[in-house]
Amino acid sequence: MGKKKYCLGCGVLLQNENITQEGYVTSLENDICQRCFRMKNYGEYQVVAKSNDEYIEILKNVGKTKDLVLHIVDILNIDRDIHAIREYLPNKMILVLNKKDALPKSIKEEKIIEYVKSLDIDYVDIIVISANKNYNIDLLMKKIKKYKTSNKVYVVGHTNTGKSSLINRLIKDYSESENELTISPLPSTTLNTVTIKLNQELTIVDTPGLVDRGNISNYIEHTAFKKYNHKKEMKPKTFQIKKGQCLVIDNICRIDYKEGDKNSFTLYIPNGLKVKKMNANRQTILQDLSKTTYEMKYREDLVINGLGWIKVVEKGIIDIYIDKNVETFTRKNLI
Ligand SMILES: Nc1nc2c(ncn2[C@@H]2O[C@H](COP(=O)(O)OP(=O)(O)O)[C@@H](O)[C@H]2O)c(=O)[nH]1
Ligand SMILES: [Mg+2]
Repeated sequence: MGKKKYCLGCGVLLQNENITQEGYVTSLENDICQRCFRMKNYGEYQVVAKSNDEYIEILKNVGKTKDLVLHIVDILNIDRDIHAIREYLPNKMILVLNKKDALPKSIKEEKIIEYVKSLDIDYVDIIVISANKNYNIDLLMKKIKKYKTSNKVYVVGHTNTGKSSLINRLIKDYSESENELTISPLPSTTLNTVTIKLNQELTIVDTPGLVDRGNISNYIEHTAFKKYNHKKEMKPKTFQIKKGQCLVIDNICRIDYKEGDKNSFTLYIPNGLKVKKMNANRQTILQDLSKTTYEMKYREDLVINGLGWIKVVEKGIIDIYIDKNVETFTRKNLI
C-alpha cells in the first residue's frame, strides 16, 4: 500500500475499492472524492450522517494544542450555535459571526454583538463577517495575526455555519493555492480535518462541525434546500394578527394565535418560503405535526432552530405545529 491520501475537498480518506463507501475514487491519482466531485460540478448532493462523537474527539485534540481557534457561528442561529463548543476548548478563541449579508441591513452589528455578550461567553474578540460577500475578511485576518500563538489556526463550529466557505475566501485572498474546499447547504459536507497552508506564516485547519440535532436542516428534503438558502438580504414579513388566526409557513410549520390582544408577528425566515395568513378554525392544515404551546411575554421571539424566528410584540398564547425533531424556544426580542 502506498501513502494514505485524503480528499482535498472534504478531508475523507480516499479509497478505490468500494463505491458505496465514503471517500471512493475511480483512481487514487484523483485529489477529490467522487462525492465532492459531484457536489462541485453537478450540485448533486449526497447526505452523510455523522456522529458527533468523532467531532468531539477532534475538538478535544484541538483543545490539547495551544493554538488560536476561530469559532464560526451562523448569525441567524446565534443561540443554538454559540454554546456546546467552548467546553471542549480551553484555547484562545475569536468568535466569528458569519452570514452578515443575510441579515436585514437595518439591523446594526453593534446590537448583535451586545446581545452575544449578554450570553456570558469567553472570547478574546468578536467579529461579524460575511464569507460569501467578502465583508470584514481583512479585519479578521488582522485579528488572526494579532492573536495567533503559533502558525496554526483551527476553524471550528457547528456544521453549515460557513467554515469551509470562509477558508476558501482566505485561500483566494491570501495564498497562491488553487485548492477549494467543498461547501454545500447540507449538514456534514466536510468529513474530516483539512489542513491548508496559506503561506509561510499561516496554516488553517478546517473541521467538519458539530451537528445540532434540533436544527431544521437535518429534516429538509434535498430538493427543498435551495428555498432555505439565504442568497440575499432577508426581507422580514410583518403580519397584523388577531386571536383565531394562524400563519402557515410553506409546508413546514403552522403558528396559531390562540389567546391575546391584537398583535404583530414579524417573520425573519428565508425569502424563498411562502407565508399565508388564515382563519385557524377553518383550517386543519399541518395540524398532524407536533404541537407546542408558548405563553409569549411582551416583546419575545419565537425561534425555530435553523429556520429563523418570529418577532412577537404583545404577550399572548401561541401554538406551533412543526416536525417533532425541530427545536423551538423563546427569547427576548433580538431586534
Ligand atoms: N448568506 C450567506 N451564506 C453563507 C455564507 N457563508 C456560507 N454560507 C452558506 O452556508 C452553507 C454552508 O456553508 P459551508 O461552508 O459548507 O459550511 P460548513 O459546514 O461550516 O463548512 C452554504 O450553503 C454556504 O453557501 C455567508 O457569508 N452568507
Ligand atoms: Mg465544511
